[in-house]
This record gives sequence, C-alpha cells and structure tokens, in this order.
Amino acid sequence: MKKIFLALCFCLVLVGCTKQPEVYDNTGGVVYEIFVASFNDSNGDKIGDLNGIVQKLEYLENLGVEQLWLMPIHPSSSYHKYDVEDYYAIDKAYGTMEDFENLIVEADKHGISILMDLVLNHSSNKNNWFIRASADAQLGKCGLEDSKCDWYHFSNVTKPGYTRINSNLYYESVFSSNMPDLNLDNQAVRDEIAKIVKFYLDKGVKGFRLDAVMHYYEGNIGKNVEFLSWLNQTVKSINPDAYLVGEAWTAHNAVKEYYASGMDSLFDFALSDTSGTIVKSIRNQNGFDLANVMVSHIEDIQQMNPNGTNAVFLSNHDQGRSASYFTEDAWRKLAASVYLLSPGKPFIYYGEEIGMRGSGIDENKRLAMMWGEDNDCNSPIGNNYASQIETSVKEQMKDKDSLWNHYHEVLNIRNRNAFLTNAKARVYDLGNASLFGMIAYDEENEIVVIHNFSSEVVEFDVDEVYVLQSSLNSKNKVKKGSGSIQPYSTIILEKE
Ligand SMILES: [Ca+2]
Ligand SMILES: [Ca+2]
Repeated sequence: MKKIFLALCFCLVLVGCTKQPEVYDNTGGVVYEIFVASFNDSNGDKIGDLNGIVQKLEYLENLGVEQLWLMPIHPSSSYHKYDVEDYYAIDKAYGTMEDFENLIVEADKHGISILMDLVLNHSSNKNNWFIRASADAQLGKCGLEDSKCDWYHFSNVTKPGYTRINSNLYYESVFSSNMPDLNLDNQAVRDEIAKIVKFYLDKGVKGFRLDAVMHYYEGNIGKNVEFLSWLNQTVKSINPDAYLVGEAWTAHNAVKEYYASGMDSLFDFALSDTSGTIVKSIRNQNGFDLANVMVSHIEDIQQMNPNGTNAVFLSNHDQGRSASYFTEDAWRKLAASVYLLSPGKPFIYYGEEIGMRGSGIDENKRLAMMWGEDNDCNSPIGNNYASQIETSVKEQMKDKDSLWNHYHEVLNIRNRNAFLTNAKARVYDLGNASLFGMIAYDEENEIVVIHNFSSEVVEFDVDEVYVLQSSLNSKNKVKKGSGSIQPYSTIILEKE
C-alpha cells in the first residue's frame, strides 16, 4: 500500500501525468524455495549458507524472483532442520543472526524479500522447552505451578503417534520421536509463538511458510483453522503486508476450508507432483480440463477469502523433482509456463529452472544446486541418486534454447502481468480440448492465457477485442479474431 501511495504522489506532481503507474506490493512476486545447505557455499566447507545466498541475489533477481522461502535455518541436529532446537537462533553451519539480518538488507536491494519456514506443530526433543517439560513430567510435577508439562502432550498410557519415555510415560510425536508435538491450546505456547513471529517480522522478514498445518490438531480442520486465524491476526497486527502460506497436503475440497482462517495462501498440492493434475493434463494433451480445475479452485478460494491467492508449484523438497516426470523438454517448458502464468503465487523449487533431477529418499530431492562452479555444495549425506544428467546453470544460461532461458522468459512475462497474483479467473473455451484458455482479470487488467497441450499446431478463433501481448514462440500467430499456436507453446492476449 505504501508503494502505491508514493507512486500516486509522484504522479500528482508531474504535469500531464494521466495514469497512475501500476505498482504492486512485492508480496505479489514469484517465490523461490531454497534448501540452504544445498544452495550456495560462501566459506569453502561445501555446506550452503546465508552468505552464499547473498552471493546469488543478483542471479535470483535476474531470473525474476521476488521472494525467497528458506527451509528452516534454526539450530537443529537433523540435516533438514525441521526439528527446531532454538527458534531465536541461526544454525552455525548456515551462519549467524548478523548474517541473516545482512541477507534481509542485501536481498531488499535486489527487490527480494524473505519468507521463513515456521515449524509450529512440533519442536525438537532437544529444544529447552521439551527438555524442561519432559523433566517435569518424569518428576511428577505436571499440574504444579511453573510446570512446563502443558507445552506438549504427555500420557501415562501409550497411544498411536506417541513415544515411550518410561513404562508409564509417553509423549505425542506424530512425525518422529525427535519431533514432540506442541500443545497449541496452551496460552503460554501461543504467547511464545507471538514473540517468535514478532522477533523476525521486526527484523524485516516478509512472512512465513507454515509447516504441517493439518497436523497442528491432528485431523481436526476446525481447530486447525481456529489456530491459523489466531496466527494470521497475530502476524498481520504486526505487519499488515506480511504473507502467510500453509502446507496442507490434501485435496482441493479440504484445502479450501483453510482459507476461512484469513491467511493468504495454501499450497495447491493437487496440481503438483508425479500424479498431479498438471502432468496428467500434459500426458492426456488436455488443457481445457486443467483450466476448469484451476478456475474452480481459484473461485473457491476467493469465496472463502477475497484476498486469498493460490500457491501454485510443480514440486517441493518433499517430492521427486519435476524434471523426472515431465519426461520431455517440451513438457518441462509447458509445465513452467502453465504454473508461472497462473493466477496465484508461484513457487519455484531451487534447481527446477535447470531441470534438476532427484527422487526416492528425501536426501535425493534436496541435492546440491548445479551452478557448474568449483564451490558447488556437497549433496546431503546418504543420498543415493546417481543419474544427474542435466546441465548446470552456467551451461544453460549460455544456451538460448535451455530450460533456464525458458524460465527467464516466462518470468519476464509474469512480472509484466504482476496483477496475476490476485487476479480473478474464468475459463475461456477455445473449442478444442487441447487448448488451455483462461481469462485472468481484475478491475484494471484483463488477459487471456492460452497454452497448447498437444503435439500439433492448433488453429483457434478468439473474440476480436483481444490482441497479442506476449508469445513464447515466434511462429505463433494472432490476427483479428483468430490465431495459431505451436505445440506446447503459450500465447498471452490482452484487450486492444
Ligand atoms: Ca558454508
Ligand atoms: Ca500436532
């Protein structure tokens, strides 16, 4: 809002200025997910770190991303760091709190803001909170004043998802024994969470990616939504422009319920992964059905929360790399065009822009970024993925036909149509099931996004009000009322 206001003031002082420049808050930008340990190393230990990200800000800005989602950066004994030992500190392998503050400042110079991974379902069993709680529980102090037992869920009998401490004491730990579930009903826990989000928002963090929101209250959507409403209000009361995106790995009809919390986004898992709707639609050469699925979900989201924006992606750190199941280069390029030019907020998983591979065990999904430089990171210990047949960033940037250059071009078009993030959508039926047609619009903008999901050139008719805005293939043709589109290619039309 601040930027729009400034732009308006600037406009008013210029004689003859008739149109307010289109300025969007950068919560609208495309996000790039980083597993820090595998991204870029700055100090020669072959472990990616925060200063390593600083060195790549120019790269990220040039690619066209405006926001980074960092997987957890707090002290943790695991390589992935989803078991947090101290929410107020940075893991030594990644750097210091000063390095993190520096990253925020340096990123801002490149128009890039930072989203942190916020793991609230559980802490580490090595977190002081749990060490104290479990000591109190073992000493029979639960229920006494100052006891920390209520920060977690202890039980005298075993239950599914519980870990044994001794013959009559167990604690809830749905993911693993080193990840005890927090008691999110405890006001003291909520107060602590409010303190954590303020700590980082005050440092300039732009928002949070919320891990495992379905598990906050295992299987209870109503209580999960209540907690997320509280969290959303807490965060927005500190920074109204902050952004929240949640991980609810489930189908559209359940995901949409979470938008009742008022939070900005939830990941659209139904589109993603090796069995998702995007790859299925490309295999079936049917773009029309995909447009219908996407529009229907966008409508559902906006009905639940008018400010909600779908978080679209192909794959993330828990899924096999998308380049493996988009088996042809043309498919990878079309998939990129589809999600990056969709209404909503797109998330690129690091390395996706060069078609990195990796599937099977989790370590394989988080391999070292292939910069093609001497200081490339080591991949996670234990990975067993051997067939890295793709080429590096360095090589792909030089090749005009590379996937990298396709991402670069698509992101350029995306950023020229930044209104897409909060756009409304309706299906545009081009009379051919191969063609994905969608009108994306708001009060001031309207474009038609057309993708050809078939291996043939397709001719189509369009309303005469539309003219060509952008094309991802120079052979695509649009004249008044009709056009032709190359296989797996994309056309953007706008009103004359
Ligand atoms: Ca390092
Ligand atoms: Ca839980």
